[in-house]
Amino acid sequence: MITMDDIIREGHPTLRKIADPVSLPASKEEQDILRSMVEYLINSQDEDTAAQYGLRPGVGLAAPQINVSKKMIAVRTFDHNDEFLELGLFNPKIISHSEETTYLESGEGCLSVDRMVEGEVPRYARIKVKATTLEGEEITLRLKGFAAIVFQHEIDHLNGIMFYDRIDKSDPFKEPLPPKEVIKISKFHG
Ligand code: FHF
Ligand code: ZN
Repeated sequence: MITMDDIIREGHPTLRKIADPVSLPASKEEQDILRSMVEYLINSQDEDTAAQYGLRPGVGLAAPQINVSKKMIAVRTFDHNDEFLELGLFNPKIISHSEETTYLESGEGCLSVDRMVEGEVPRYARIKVKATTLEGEEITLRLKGFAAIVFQHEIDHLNGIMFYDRIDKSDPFKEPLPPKEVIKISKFHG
């Protein structure tokens, strides 16, 4: 199983690389890795298992964070309709997005970052994502709210981008641009 010892931290070069696309159908090994990434999220969100193994609770995980430079992400959260999303995805891609931006009122954190970084991380308010599931099915997801932010955080990892790269250094709390209309959401009311 994946534990915190498998998760690489900021400063590791893999986190700054552009991950390689997975050629489909994915190999058995790639499927196993992706399954274990979903498993990490399940374990880390289970209070007892998280305590037992010292897992930091996560709603998303990208393969580069376990030092695998391939376009694979796992997500486990609820969407804006309170639908449960538990997905392992190959080659996720944002195919369209709103002009409107949003951000998490409480800021973002990262399993690969062992410190608090305050500031507003501007994200698209709505995105459409195309990807291939663990089961090999091509899907399109329409996302907004917290789930949209999680997907953008994970897809950023596939492009070597850390959440704090998107915080304005001279004014960490300034409203994201272009501000059509900024939705303030908190992690728990996405
Ligand atoms: C997390 N945890 O999952 C954060 C970190 C916005 O690339 O948000 O680094 F477990 C992936 C309810 C609400 C239950 C929040 C994307 C953040 C992605 C993982 N936890 C939560 C929860 C959480 C990162 N990551 C703080 C660990
Ligand atoms: Zn992260």
